[in-house]
Amino acid sequence: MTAQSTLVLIKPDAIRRGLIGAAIARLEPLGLEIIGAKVVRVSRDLAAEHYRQLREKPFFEQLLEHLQGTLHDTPYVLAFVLRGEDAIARVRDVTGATHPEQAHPTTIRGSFGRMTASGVMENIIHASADAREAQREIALWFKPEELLG
Ligand code: DAT
Ligand code: MG
Repeated sequence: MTAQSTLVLIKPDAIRRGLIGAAIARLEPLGLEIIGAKVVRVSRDLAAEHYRQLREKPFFEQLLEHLQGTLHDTPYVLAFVLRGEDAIARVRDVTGATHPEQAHPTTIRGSFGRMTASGVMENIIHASADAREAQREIALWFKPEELLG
């Protein structure tokens, strides 16, 4: 199998709760190459484009506010592109299921994610789900010159 690249976002809830290091500590043992990394102030347009497939969902507006950091007084995310063999599935495995209560306890979301009393799904990180999504998301978040060749 050839190397794949995948997008990881450390979301504002993780930054607000001091979980940047904890999230990276779970990803680092995968031994993937970091070929892009930056701090991003997320516009509404970027958030809406990132989550475009969820635009009909009742929680869409809240999701945009979450990614923009409005809900956590943290107006930025950390974005990474990780590259290596089977990177997309391996990062998703470590990330865990979308809903923190359904995520395996050893995963990032299972360990640190939570559903708030007001119904916000604080699941710490985003990771691309498949090759098509990874390609679209990397192009959305990074310019080609921001990535190592
Ligand atoms: P994933 O992030 O695991 O790829 P997704 O693409 O289905 O999951 O959804 C994107 C984000 O939307 C998810 O990380 C958190 C939020 N979300 C999904 N389902 C939700 C729900 N039922 N209530 C609130 N937020 C939800
Ligand atoms: Mg998704």
